[in-house]
Amino acid sequence: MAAAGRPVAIIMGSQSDWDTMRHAAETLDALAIGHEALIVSAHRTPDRLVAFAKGAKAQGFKVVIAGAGGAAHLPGMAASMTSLPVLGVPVQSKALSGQDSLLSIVQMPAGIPVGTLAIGRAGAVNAALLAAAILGVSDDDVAARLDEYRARQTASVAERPSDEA
Ligand code: RP5
Repeated sequence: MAAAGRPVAIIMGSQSDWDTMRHAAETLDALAIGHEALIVSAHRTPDRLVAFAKGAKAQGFKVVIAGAGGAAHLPGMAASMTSLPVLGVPVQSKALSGQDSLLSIVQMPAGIPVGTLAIGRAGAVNAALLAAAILGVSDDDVAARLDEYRARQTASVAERPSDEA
């Protein structure tokens, strides 16, 4: 499944998370970083989670982005079974607007870290950018593309607000 050209795994607890997690995929695409998106539920497909997390490193993944909502155990459980960096994205839940997802993901016990991002789209985009920064430590091409991305973003910010925007 994963090859050297696909260093980032994007896992999510449900199809319903894709509307959020697609922003991580799109951001990685903008940086020309290969990725694989998979539905892996901590609760509904626990065996799939174990197989994925235990095999992720051997499959060539370097970073795992894990998005989940509600009782969001996926990032923490994945982190418990791999030494790869795991970046958690709290998906905005209907019942509690993602506060439940955020607290489920961020409050890991000492010993098993999950790098937790913001709720929703901002978290998904930033997870991809953080994954790029991690990969960029040992890949100068990725680091250069991330610098270019940020430079383009800076250049796109107008000095004054417009009534047209
Ligand atoms: C979690 O439950 C998923 O990550 C998702 O955010 C949430 C709701 O899932 P669905 O009922 O929409 O499949 O496991």
